[in-house]
Amino acid sequence: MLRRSTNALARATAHATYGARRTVVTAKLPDLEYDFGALEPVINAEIMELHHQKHHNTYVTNFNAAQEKYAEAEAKGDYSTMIAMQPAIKFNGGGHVNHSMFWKCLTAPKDFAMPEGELLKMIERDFGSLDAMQDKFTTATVAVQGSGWGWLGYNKATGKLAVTTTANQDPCVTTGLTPLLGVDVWEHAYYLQYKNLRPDYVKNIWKIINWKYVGDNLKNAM
Ligand code: MN3
Repeated sequence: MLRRSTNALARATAHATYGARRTVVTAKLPDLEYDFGALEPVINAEIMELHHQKHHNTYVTNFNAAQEKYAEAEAKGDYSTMIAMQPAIKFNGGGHVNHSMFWKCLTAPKDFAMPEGELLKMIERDFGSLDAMQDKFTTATVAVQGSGWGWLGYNKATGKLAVTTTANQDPCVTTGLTPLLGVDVWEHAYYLQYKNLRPDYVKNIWKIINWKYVGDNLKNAM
């Protein structure tokens, strides 16, 4: 009798803890650090407004809904539902994480500055030159089949930079790399302006990369 009530208390305590933890991690749509039109002529205001206010916001809403369902299932010990929720958490959570980073990777053309310091040194060491890295990134990213992302990442095991891509909303960390720079090549990111010409979009995006942010990501990753 005593043992049973102790177990019940332990379960109740665990549920309360899970509930509190889930509340804390509710995702929010971050504000952009620039106006919707700030990236013109590379990315127009209409794309930016739809992309941030509609697309990213939907990932946030669906991520929170999926997390809530997951927490309810977890509290009940409903493992089947917990497992069934994981694709929705990966897709919408990935969408939130990736877009939150993407906005920061971009800057107005008037504020553009070339990469420098440790970041530039490592790009030159690992790719030969900045141009060579950009060519490799552009080629790999343009070639993503369907929807996905291009990445410059840092490999903690080797201490080297690498270019990779992911499908859908899979975050860069699923490749084993820490993301430094991410470029969205879903059609919603460029179609209203570039139509089918994804190569032109990716080539132009180099004019608005926030290399200071990319360099800070490298410092944090090392
Ligand atoms: Mn997108």
